[in-house]
Amino acid sequence: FASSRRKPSNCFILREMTTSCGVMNKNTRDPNVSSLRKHSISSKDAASPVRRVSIEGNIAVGKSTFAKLLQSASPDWEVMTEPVSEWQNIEGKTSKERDSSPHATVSNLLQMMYQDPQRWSYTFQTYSCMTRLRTQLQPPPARLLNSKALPVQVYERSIYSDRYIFALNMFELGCINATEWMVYQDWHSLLVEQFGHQVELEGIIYLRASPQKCMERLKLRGRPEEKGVQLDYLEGLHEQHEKWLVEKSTEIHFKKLKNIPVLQLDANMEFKSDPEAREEFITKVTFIR
Ligand code: UDP
Ligand code: DCM
Ligand code: MG
Repeated sequence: FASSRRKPSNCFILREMTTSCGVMNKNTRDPNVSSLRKHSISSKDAASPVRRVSIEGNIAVGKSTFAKLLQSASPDWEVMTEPVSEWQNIEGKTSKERDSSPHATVSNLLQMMYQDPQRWSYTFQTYSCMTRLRTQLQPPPARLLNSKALPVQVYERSIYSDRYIFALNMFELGCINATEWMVYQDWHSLLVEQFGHQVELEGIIYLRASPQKCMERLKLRGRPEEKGVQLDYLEGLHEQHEKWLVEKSTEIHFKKLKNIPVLQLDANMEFKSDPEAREEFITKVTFIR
């Protein structure tokens, strides 16, 4: 970051987002920042030792890139990236066996899902949600718990986008059938009831960009499994994000999630290499003392 930039404090936007309870007002000149300054809640008010926020957005919009920027902006933030490599490397051993002996990769579920979505979408959505939950349930590192400021865990996506973006989209495309969808929703609701409080979000950062921009970045990244992804697939996912996070027309089954504050960032901007855009994004997420 620019050397002139002051260190962000741990007065995290989501604290404000929680108190203001809603999407940032589009009519305010700089809704993301100015509204932050209205309230300040001490970290002592927090019931949980950490705050959690998820970064949501289309494939290749820049979530991992932005998560890394946040991580480097403050030692009190911890990023939990998507366990994509687990989806690419399904091992023919149980987790206990894995500890005791070398293992061979037997399949790449991400690739199987893209190659034959009808056959593999349900399996993929089951596994991606389960592995994400397992990752996000891990306790925060001591560094974060010992932090004097208010620590924040930044999740790359959530068990909610798994359901309300990807699994729903696959159901609507006919790649998950009605029975599979019913089964998915049933176990997903059970998981949220049982574990939801341990991964409860204070807010969502929505990296919003045109499907064309995401396609450009997807090609730039060049993940082999995603070679066949077409623009219309990204357009469909974009629509799902819009319905969930902007229009609020997606049917949501969890009360707390319905009112969750959403911070939108215009990810069409080149925030990775442009220091000004980077600065603007970080400022919108943090309260500069
Ligand atoms: N990227 C970029 N400029 C940006 C943000 C991202 O060129 O402002 C690139 C990034 O380097 C990567 C690709 O876009 O090659 C996808 O980014 P990332 O993996 O962060 O996307 P995600 O799938 O996690 O949203
Ligand atoms: N993915 C998916 N379903 C999910 C979560 C992710 O199909 N519930 C896919 C989309 C991407 C890859 O996994 O191809 C990782 O996402 P990203 O590149 O957006 O981080
Ligand atoms: Mg990523």
